[in-house]
Amino acid sequence: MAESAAKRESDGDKEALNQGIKKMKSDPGNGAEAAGEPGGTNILSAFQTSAVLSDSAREKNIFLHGKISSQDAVVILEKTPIREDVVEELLRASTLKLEMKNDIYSTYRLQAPAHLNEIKTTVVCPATEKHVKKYQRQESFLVEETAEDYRSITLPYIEKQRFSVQWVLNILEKKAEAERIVFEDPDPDVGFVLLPDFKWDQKQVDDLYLIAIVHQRDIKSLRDLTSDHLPLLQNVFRKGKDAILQRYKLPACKLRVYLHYQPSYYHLHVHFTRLGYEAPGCGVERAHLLADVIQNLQNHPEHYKTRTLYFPLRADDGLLQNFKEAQRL
Ligand code: M7G
Repeated sequence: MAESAAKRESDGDKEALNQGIKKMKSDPGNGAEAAGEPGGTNILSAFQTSAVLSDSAREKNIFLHGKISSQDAVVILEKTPIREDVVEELLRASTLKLEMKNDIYSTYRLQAPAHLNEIKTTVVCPATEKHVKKYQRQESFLVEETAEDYRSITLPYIEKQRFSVQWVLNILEKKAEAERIVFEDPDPDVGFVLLPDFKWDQKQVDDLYLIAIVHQRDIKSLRDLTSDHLPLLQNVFRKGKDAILQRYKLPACKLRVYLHYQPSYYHLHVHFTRLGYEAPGCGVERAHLLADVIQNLQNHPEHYKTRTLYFPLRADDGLLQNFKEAQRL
């Protein structure tokens, strides 16, 4: 029974790969040109590394700080999962070099054809000091933020120090990533744009990650939400799940739908990730399930304006410093 359920699920995934993902591949403008590298120029050939911000053998990624033509840059290199639909070609078309053989055990180095050996690469350039800090491995501390702390410590800080949301506005105005949009409800009050998060390479649904960015521009975060926003939140929840079911054949019971508090970008957006994929930032200390947010606002219209919220801050986050100075930590 469990096996057949698992099989149904994996058949569903294959179906999604065939439909949704093939569709994206055939979309014009979804390739290197769209990524802003006309002609496939390698801007990274001149990258000069100054520091490894963090790396992980388990997650198979490395975060680098350096310079591209004298501008500060962060480069993230990340090995991606091996897709079931390329395994046959991988085994057939690669070169195999024996490393060791002992009885029934042997290990090899498999050298895959170039097109099956890509590394997902993210570049932030010019990167601000805040970007460098965001990607640096650091100790975290849990902060307890009352409504008064928000007003007197957090709000003044984010009004001065927040990351630019230009990339968000570009998406809403179709100046960037327009060809990647999976669904849009254009209504100015309850509408939103749903598109793949840039952490997801869209090659497999196992690590599915989309974000819904709302059209309303004055909602910074969870803290601003009141029962007035229920129609918006319910619309994002319902239509976001429907669109993902349509495109990727993933039902709502396979999705984790949540908001971050604190977010990095203060323009309201909702994360849709596949249940079972441990997306960065999906832990209880930062993620608030949209279903719970809706219920909390139904029960108490000012829930998020009044209650104490908890979140982690990294050691050299300026906001943490401000909490310490206010003797709140
Ligand atoms: P967040 O909760 O504000 O912060 O989420 P986090 O980055 O600390 O999680 C913003 C989300 O938007 C993250 O999941 C990012 O990976 C994603 N994201 C950030 N940028 C700059 C882009 C972008 O340019 N395009 C897309 N599609 N997603 C982005």
